[in-house]
Amino acid sequence: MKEKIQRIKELVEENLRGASDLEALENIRIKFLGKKGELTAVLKGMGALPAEERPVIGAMANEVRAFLEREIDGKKEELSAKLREAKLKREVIDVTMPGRVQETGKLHPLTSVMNSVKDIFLGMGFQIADGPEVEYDYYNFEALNIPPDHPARDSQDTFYINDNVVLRSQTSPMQIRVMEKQKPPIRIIAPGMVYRSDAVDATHSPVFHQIEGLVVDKGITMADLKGTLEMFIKSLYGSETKVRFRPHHFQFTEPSAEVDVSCFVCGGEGCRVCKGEGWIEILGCGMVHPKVLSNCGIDPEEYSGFAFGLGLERIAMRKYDIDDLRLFYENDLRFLKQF
Ligand code: 2U9
Repeated sequence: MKEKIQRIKELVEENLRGASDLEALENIRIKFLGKKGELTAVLKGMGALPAEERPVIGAMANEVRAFLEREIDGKKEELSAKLREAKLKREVIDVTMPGRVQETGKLHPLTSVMNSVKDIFLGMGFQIADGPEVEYDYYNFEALNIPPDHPARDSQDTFYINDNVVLRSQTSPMQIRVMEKQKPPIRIIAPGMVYRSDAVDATHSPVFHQIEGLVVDKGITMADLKGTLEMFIKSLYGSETKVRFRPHHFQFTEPSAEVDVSCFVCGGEGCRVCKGEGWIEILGCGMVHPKVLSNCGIDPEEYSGFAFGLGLERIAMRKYDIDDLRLFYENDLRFLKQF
């Protein structure tokens, strides 16, 4: 019996030397000292011993048990310390490392030019009108003094949904709707997307953005139109900018004009951006045609108004010296990050 206990002691010591983690250690404890363990079995079998041997063997077994428990505890300490050390090494924090930079998004150049234009007109007391992009032919053309088969329709190749419904080719229909509902004074801008059946190239897109404006009240004259647009242009391009009005023709305004600004790159000397002209065309405008007013139930004898329209992409292309409109829609971050 003594040899058996001695043998268990040696076996445990040998096993402990090979134990490399806490799980292996626990298995050793169960195997030898657990309820069904080998040393426990020896202790349980003591009843079969002659009475005089029992105290000696019992003392020895208890001594070995206590010894092995101390050994196992010691080994446990040792392994836990190693684990702790490895964990600390793994989790070390280098407080001198630079932090991760959170990249913030930016406004799209078209959004930022749109915001500037809106801000200027809001500052002058204009309100912003909204309306459908799928529009009746009546609001897109007829109410604007462009009857069926009129050649003015050819210059704007329109997407037809059916005989009476189109994708709006200008933002003017929103203003017709406002005039139908609201008595003057009216002072609105109508920004939004418009659609024309154009092939895509550097200066054309089937979808683009317009901002149109409309002022209707008693006694509105061409002088109000000039003053308002000059104020807008100087706010957008700088107070030193010169403005010139050239006669033009639109179906919905009479008289009509196109507006040029002195080139903001060369100041009027002539350069690549203004193609040597010194002037850059930026918008169209005119006094609202009396027929357009009466179409909306506004008496042209009592009221008059002016209107204007500009293409946002063209304004943004000139502002940022961009020569290809497609860049606005491709969402290439190398392009977008520059603004
Ligand atoms: C109503 C009456 C008149 C809006 C106007 C223009 C002149 C104009 C172009 C600019 C570049 C279109 O995007 S573009 O191709 N627009 O030149 N637009 S007057 O006149 C209106 C609008 C609404 C009721």
